[in-house]
Amino acid sequence: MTRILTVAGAQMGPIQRADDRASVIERMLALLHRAHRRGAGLVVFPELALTTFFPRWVIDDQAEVDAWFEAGMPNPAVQPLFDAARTLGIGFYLGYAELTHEGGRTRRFNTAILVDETGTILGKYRKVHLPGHAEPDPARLHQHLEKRYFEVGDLGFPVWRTLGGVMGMCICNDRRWPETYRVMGLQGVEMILLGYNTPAQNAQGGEEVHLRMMHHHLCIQAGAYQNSSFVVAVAKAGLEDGHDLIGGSCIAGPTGAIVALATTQKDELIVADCDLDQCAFGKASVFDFAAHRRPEHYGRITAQTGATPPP
Ligand code: CDT
Repeated sequence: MTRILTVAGAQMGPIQRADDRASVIERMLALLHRAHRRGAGLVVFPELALTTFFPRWVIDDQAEVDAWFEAGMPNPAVQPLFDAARTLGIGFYLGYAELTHEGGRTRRFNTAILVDETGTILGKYRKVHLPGHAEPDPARLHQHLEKRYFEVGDLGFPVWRTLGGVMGMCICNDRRWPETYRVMGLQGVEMILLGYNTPAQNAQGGEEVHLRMMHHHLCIQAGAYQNSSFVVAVAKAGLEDGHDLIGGSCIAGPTGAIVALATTQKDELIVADCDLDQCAFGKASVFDFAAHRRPEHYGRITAQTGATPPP
């Protein structure tokens, strides 16, 4: 049996601070149309795909901060993307900064949505593992202020049965945490979609792009293999407002092997015919969770955060 979902990773080159939403959407539409011509039923865009990666700046004026957020989804700026999805019959994953009013207060999340081939929002995920810090840190060469601008996501890691399979979402730093994949694996996930913005330099000034690329692929491949799922990981890449972002967008299959890999730091499409039925073998053998997992020994995973070495 085969159950093919052709998926496209729409890597995006840098988006500069001066670039407006309209110019970004134009680039995304071009990628969406190219993906359609290559037979894709689903396109994955990066994390915070509509703007520059603004958490690298200290911004004190709340109105200025909020200008990087989307107060509604869809909104007039992104509507053309939804219209094209419906016209072409193609779904997409979109990462953006979400501003919402819930429970009588304003809330801000680093969010991704899954839109189906009718242009309908099917699912929403809010980033759980926010990296970086909340206060400016002068010791760092660059700031990473996600903890300042976003709340921790409150939706967990749900999955959705759509587009012919079981789909899940996460965002960037989430991919470094095995719990992310396993919670979705326990819901039978067959394809995990994720966008990312990963700096090429560490905050202490170390050029370690080779290590960062290795860690990125290591995590994606391990998550795919250990949960027998496809993982579609899509970067915003290149020199953005003077800050270098790694590329390396890739699609890993349920064996952990990479089946598509970007070769540039620019807008670039990677495409793979993913046979979702290939997920069944690992789920029924090495990673047959019902047969082999031992949750009675995993209590610490949910009971504590920091490590507690013996005295
Ligand atoms: N956007 C985001 O989550 N970036 C983080 C930076 C961590 S520094 C290694 C990431 O995991 O790529």
